[in-house]
Amino acid sequence: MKQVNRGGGWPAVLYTLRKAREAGGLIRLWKAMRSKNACKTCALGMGGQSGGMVNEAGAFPEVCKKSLQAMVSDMQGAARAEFFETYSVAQLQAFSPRELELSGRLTQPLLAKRGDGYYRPITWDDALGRIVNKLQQLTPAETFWYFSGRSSNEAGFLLQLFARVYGTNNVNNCSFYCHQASGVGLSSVLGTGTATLLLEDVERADLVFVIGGNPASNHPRLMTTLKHVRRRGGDVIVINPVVETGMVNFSVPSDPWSLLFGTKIASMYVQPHIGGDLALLAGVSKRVIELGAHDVTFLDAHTDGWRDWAQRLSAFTWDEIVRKSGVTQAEIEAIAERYARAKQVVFSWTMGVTHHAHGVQNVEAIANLALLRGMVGRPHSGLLPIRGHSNVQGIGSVGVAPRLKEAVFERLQNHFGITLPATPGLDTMGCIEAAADGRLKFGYCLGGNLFGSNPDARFAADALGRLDMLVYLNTTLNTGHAHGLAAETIILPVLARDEEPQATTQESMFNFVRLSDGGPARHAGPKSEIEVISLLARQVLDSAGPIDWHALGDARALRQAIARIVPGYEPLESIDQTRREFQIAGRTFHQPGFPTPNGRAQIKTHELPELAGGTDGLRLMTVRSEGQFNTVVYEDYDLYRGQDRRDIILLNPADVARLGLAAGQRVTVRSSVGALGPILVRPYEKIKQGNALMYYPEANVLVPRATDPASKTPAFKSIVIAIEPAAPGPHGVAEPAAAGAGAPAAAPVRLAGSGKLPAC
Ligand SMILES: Nc1nc2c(c(=O)[nH]1)N[C@H]1C(S)=C(S)[C@@H](COP(=O)(O)OP(=O)(O)OC[C@H]3O[C@@H](n4cnc5c(=O)[nH]c(N)nc54)[C@H](O)[C@@H]3O)O[C@H]1N2
Ligand SMILES: Nc1nc2c(c(=O)[nH]1)N[C@H]1C(S)=C(S)[C@@H](COP(=O)(O)OP(=O)(O)OC[C@H]3O[C@@H](n4cnc5c(=O)[nH]c(N)nc54)[C@H](O)[C@@H]3O)O[C@H]1N2
Ligand SMILES: [Mo]
Repeated sequence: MKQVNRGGGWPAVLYTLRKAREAGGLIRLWKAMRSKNACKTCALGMGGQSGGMVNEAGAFPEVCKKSLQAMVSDMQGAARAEFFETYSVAQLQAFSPRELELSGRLTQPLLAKRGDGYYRPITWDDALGRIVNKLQQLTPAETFWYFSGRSSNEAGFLLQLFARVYGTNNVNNCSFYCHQASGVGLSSVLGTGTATLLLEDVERADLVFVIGGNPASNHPRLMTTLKHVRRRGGDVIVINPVVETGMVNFSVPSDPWSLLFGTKIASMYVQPHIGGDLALLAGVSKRVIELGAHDVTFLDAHTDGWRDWAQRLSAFTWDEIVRKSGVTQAEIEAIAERYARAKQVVFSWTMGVTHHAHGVQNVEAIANLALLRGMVGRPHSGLLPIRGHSNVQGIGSVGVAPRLKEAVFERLQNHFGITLPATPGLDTMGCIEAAADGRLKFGYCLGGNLFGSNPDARFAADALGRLDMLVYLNTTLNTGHAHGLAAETIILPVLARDEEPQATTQESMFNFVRLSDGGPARHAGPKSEIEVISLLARQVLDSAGPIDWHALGDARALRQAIARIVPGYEPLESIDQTRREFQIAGRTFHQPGFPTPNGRAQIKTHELPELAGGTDGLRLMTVRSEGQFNTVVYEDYDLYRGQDRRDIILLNPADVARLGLAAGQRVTVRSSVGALGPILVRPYEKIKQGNALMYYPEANVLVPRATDPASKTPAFKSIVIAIEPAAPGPHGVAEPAAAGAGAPAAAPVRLAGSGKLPAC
């Protein structure tokens, strides 16, 4: 297939028109996209009261393909009543993520009991009754509560409150598989866990680092900002083992000039090995100090620990740094020189930084490098974790975490006059392991796809299979509903954000709180997440208790509580009258002085880890393609990487030769936990030698369960693999794993291999 040499552009525009047809016309889709609701996909913070497709700096129109896909999915018709009679659970297991998503909106509660083989519709009363009974039989410590990052602040706050009052801190969200390392790393250095700057600061920086991310595909609207930086003569340094097309050249669809001629994004593109960033960042820091370009006055006045760190850096040899990063000394020096010249520098990063066994150290090393030249605590500079889900940050702010911040814990107790459990709660991977051990019996998932996002997919399916009951609140079907089944599985259909009966709020990655109006429900049947949680709480907990759960079924009442409990959220108290969206106080740092106990940043010293698999090993990253949103794959082709199918492994041509493989050869890919095949070998010049790329979620059978000790995040990007020729299929012929969304409807796509999870 034809590979594009630029991101964005005409394919994005044509795509909009195609999607409009699916949504029942351009005007219908336009109206939906312009409604006053925060965008549903990434956390850049579009929409809200300024109207859809408007960013925090007021620019319009800002739209991306993924937001269209998400909207069209929400606008589809209801899943037909006979659908669940026609397709058994075993058949649903053979559906592709896209086929599941496009099976229609869920409008009735569904129940699948082990042994039945089918989902069957049940009433809301029946569904809630079963959940209530189960929760009354179990002890709270036998339950867990998982949240995705799409739900509102109000729903997130209410459910975590309910779980804790019920008696457990087993409350966690998808951030443990995403940006947890950013929160932990930033907090350990600065005492604050989110971006230190505003969107307009990024716009005015003269150097922006983009480390371990592909925003051209995953946060396309950030590309407008990077375009502005370049047009004003600034630099963008991209650090990524893969040369991602859209990070080299991108056509911003809302800009005619850029659309026609493209905009150069990276002024410098550096390719470390997977997991080589810590050594690379240490090398850059070492060189900046050698150049004398560090800001001693700032370091002495506003940081602790920098001299120890500088000493450690000077002891690293260039040999070690070059070997462990995969980047030459000359390139490292060139980065340091550009950084030394720049006056206003922003460091941004995503999953290539956090998805490692040393993800927290990676984040700390980025913060160290920024502090070295005083680039935190001044305007137009700072640290920017580019968030994933549209409200993953807000969910965390309002208390969806196993351990509450002290201030929130105290205020929750005082506000409601309650005593909260103090037993430690489990992180997400901890819950899966506890389920596997039989210590947990019940799971409740507010959105997301816990099965599909997990490492070691086979283990995850078995672990969830040991639960008595698993409850999913979702808008559409996903692979979790087919593979992540407990003895009793219940799916509760919920309203999408723009169908909520009351306004809700979300928090962007720039710490800006947006107000979404909601809107008319597209279907009868689904309930709002808030209503479902409030109904459940009323039935499970003593109605004579201190909390009026009925009253908390009102989003405005929840906002009143959040305003009093969550620091920085005070303006929520009057937002229903003022409709004023706001910046969260205490999160933006334009002056040095940080919320650590002594007000100074705490510079951390690290050792440099060996590359996974050693210098000669083969490391695998599992990443997103252009045509998917997390576990939901909309299209098989990956436009920017020029790939037409997903059952492939991208290898540098030198590795293909070194391993004695051939282009197009069918192989089995093995890791310490699983094997996947047949997989096609695709030589790909743009990936650095020694490193390989496969697609998430299909490759999750290969991801080991070990996590970063500090953030509990699995190393989704650094998996040691071996490749061997595929064993012949049952008929003596090696068959490729089915191709996915582009495959003919008669040949449904498998999650991996044969409709069941593949053998290890
Ligand atoms: N279209 C689309 N948009 C999305 C999503 C989606 O699925 N589809 N998901 C949303 C979510 S939840 C998230 S978290 C974000 C994710 O956004 P990203 O983090 O951009 O997504 P990934 O595909 O995980 O890829 C990360 C990038 O890291 C690079 N990388 C891998 N390993 C390393 C490494 O060791 N070092 C460095 N420096 N780079 C490395 C890869 O080459 C790749 O370019 O996107 C959000 N937006
Ligand atoms: N190998 C590998 N694994 C990974 C990653 C990787 O890069 N590699 N990335 C990780 C990352 S960054 C993340 S964030 C996780 C993703 O983990 P999750 O957030 O758990 O998964 P998603 O696929 O985003 O969830 C999609 C589902 O959300 C539901 N949904 C959509 N909108 C709504 C709504 O408004 N309300 C409700 N209740 N439900 C809704 C839909 O039913 C849809 O099927 O996966 C992680 N897993
Ligand atoms: Mo994410």
